[in-house]
Amino acid sequence: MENTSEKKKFYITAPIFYPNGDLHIGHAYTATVCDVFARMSRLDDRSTYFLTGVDENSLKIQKKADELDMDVMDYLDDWVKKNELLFERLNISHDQYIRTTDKIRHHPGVIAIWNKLNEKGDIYENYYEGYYCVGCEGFKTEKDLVDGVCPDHGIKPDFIKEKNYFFRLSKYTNQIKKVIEDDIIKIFPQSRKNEVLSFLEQGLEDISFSRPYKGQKNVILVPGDESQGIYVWGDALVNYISALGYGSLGQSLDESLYNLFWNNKNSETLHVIGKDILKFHSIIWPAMLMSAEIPLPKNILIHGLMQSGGRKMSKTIGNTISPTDIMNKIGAEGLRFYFTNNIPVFDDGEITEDLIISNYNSGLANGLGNLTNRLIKMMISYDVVINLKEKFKESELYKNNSLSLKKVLQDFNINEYTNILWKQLSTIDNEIQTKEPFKLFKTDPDEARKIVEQMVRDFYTIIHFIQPILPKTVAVISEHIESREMPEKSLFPKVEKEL
Ligand code: ME8
Repeated sequence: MENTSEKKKFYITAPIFYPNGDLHIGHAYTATVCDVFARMSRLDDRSTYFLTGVDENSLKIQKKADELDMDVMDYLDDWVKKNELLFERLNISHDQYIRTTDKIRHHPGVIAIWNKLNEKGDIYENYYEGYYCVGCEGFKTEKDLVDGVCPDHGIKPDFIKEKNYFFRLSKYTNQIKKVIEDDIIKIFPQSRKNEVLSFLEQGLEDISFSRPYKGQKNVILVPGDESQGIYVWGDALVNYISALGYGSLGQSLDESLYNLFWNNKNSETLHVIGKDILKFHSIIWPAMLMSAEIPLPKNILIHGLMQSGGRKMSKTIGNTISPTDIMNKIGAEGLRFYFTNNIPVFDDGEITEDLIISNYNSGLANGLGNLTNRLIKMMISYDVVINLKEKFKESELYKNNSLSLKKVLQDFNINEYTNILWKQLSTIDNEIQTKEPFKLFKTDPDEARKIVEQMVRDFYTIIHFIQPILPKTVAVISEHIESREMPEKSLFPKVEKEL
């Protein structure tokens, strides 16, 4: 009998990043959006598992290490250390960081899936003749190119003719179409779902799933044919379940994770990805899982890409903005707020430093930061003492915000959620102007105290729901409100724009 009282499960994955350069603000965005959802899910009292990591086994990584004249593993270890520091600063609360060079955790899963596909008769040998873009680590057709170059990376792809093992992707065209049409795999937003369906409408071709092995260090070899290495995506996509123990089941790894978070109909699974890797996730990955008879992901959220100078920001192109530079100006929480409030989650957005700073000043320095100070000051001056924990969950505001929280975990509209909360903050700000407790206190102090008490209660409820966006700030504000003490220094000092 199933235990119906068991907590809901939520498994969220960020893409695993290519370590071929420093992570830019677009990568910080993906990781932060995942983190906000993971924290929302925990706030909603779901049992949550958040995975991210690094995609190490590709040609362009080897090239990068060669350029620097470094051993590829030394290069990767350095990169991972830097990445950990960045994620720590951004306050990313992942439960696991998977490395695809991990021979114990990851490789057995890749081999296990390959064997399953092979047993199914879905792997066969053939010759591939065509283009390959190292930037995308993807095979390209003439149709994919613009003026002969990859539109995402601005580079001419290599023309290759080689023996590969192919995966019978075409066989799964109708099955994939059906699961997407029927929302068995829900794709967000609708426009991306339509895009995948119209792509499927044109029919799928089988795809190369291996490449000749040329001695690179970190390539997983095809079982039974050491002259071939498993193709980047046939390796990378598997991280989502190898990290949970798939492939090592029964061998003391966290078998329970796989059964709790993937192989469980009560677990909501969500892949968050950029639109650049949509087809890999919504077509190739489900087909691999179908072939291997493994449960499918339940949700895929495709966010837009941040552009700089009108083009996708990319390490390969070199037009990137560093998250560290921005955090040095407005702090990690300033950047987290910018991502959730100002970047339209389902669309591309041009990002400039000016925009980031004006948003920080209005939403945080003048908004949340100012309001915190005003409220605590009034609490102290008018001697307002409140038991904030009392009946905390009974207010209408709490109940409504809990519904918004549940909704955003279903439709992933992170901007709408943030807007609702910041509007509620503005409502308190406006009430201070209209009810003027600072004047009223002189004539009717009890009434003024009541007004302030209600405002503080509302504020305390709102920031409870802001926690996933600004975890550190909310902890600090809550502490100060509970102890009725002014913060020693400004929470969000105003930042001047550079001229
Ligand atoms: O694609 N704006 O890695 P990656 C917003 N290793 N997000 C962006 C972005 C931008 N300009 N550029 C990148 C890979 N991203 C593979 C993934 S998963 C099994 C393998 C985000 O480092 C976007 O979500 O090139 C993209 O999917 C992710 O960073 C990883 O990019």
